[in-house]
Amino acid sequence: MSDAKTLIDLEDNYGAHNYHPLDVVLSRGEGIWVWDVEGNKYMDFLASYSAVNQGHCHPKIVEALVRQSRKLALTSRAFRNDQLGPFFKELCELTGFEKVLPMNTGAEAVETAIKAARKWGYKVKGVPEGQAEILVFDNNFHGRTTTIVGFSSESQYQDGFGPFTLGFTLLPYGDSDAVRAAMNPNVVAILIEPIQGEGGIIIPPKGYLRLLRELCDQHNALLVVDEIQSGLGRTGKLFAYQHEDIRPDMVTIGKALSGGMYPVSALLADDAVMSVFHPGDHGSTYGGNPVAAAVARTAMRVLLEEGMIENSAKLGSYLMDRLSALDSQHIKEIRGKGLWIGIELHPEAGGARHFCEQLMHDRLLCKETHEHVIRLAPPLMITREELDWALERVERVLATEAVAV
Ligand code: IF1
Repeated sequence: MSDAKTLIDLEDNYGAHNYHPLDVVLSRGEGIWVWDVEGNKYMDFLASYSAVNQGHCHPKIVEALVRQSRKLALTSRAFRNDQLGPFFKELCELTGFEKVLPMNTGAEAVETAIKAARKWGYKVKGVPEGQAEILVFDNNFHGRTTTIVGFSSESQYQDGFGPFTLGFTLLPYGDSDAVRAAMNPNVVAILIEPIQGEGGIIIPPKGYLRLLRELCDQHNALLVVDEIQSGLGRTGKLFAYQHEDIRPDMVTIGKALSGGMYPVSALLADDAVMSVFHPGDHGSTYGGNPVAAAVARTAMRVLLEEGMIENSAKLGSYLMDRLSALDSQHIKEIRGKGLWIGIELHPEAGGARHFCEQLMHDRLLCKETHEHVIRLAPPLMITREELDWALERVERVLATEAVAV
């Protein structure tokens, strides 16, 4: 078995440098715990950006992966398979949508939503060909394709990757006047994260999603909600949009749809929208494969059977209460819902990465976002005792003196 330094050197010598990871080399995961190659044990408080809501290597999800892989792994969609129909039915029953279009990554699900909204705009709403507009928001994160980064407000995500796809209008997140003013007959959809993850766990003003729903109804446009990170229990409900009691026209899901076991994503919609797709319009080699379907079926089942959504709500409010009681000079604001919390630090604190490095030395793995926010997002099956173990470390690190910058 190679040691950490050898493995880090291999990664750095042979891999593209498109990430700057913490220098912890993991080799095993179980539930909320992961171990590095030296046998050090850590609590995972990132959960792979909410893909591992069900915990690392959940035995039932592993079993579904192994069992299906031994039977039939890939058929392509040129033929049918015995897992896809049941997966579609169970996902529709869980979410209350009529149809599913299965893909692999979150970005692919978002691209599918963009294509669906545009085609619906032209074929159903009657927007002139090539004139479709989609309203999006500052600090969005919807994936890394050139179309998606083309409507990012983060210059680093765009630098060197142009030219970009036309037809997107960036608006300030949470701004009601801006979105009202931007609506026009060519707007086919509004695409929004109900809580912005990478943006720093940004929660829109209460009633904002309802306003978007009303504007879409008034202007015959589609409300598309990206729940790839916020969905499947992360905020204490199945979907984050349910905190505002609205129903979108389309929802993108991914990440925890497979419990971190396999790339599975999907677009959810009713037939009125999904019927714009005809055979040959869209697809992917692995989209809806038997392993993806079998794994996702089990991942959804354990999420519900093991009460992970309720646990996220209950322990999320406990976590928020404990953090809000913290008296630390570094804390500017604490935001979040369920087991998804961002601790925004004052710039004088020296940056959230430094605190994440300190937490790593204390065996807690977190990831900063947007330089000054410590993101907390443990697997949803965490217990209160395990949360206390993490809180003790977070409280200790935030109680330290400011960092000399
Ligand atoms: C990276 C960020 C998080 C997402 C939402 C779509 C996607 C994501 C709301 C695309 C993916 C991942 C991508 C990963 C790190 C992580 C991330 F830091 F990039 F922004 F979570 F916040 N919609 N987010 O959060 O899904 O294609 O990746 O399956 O690119 O480094 P994907």
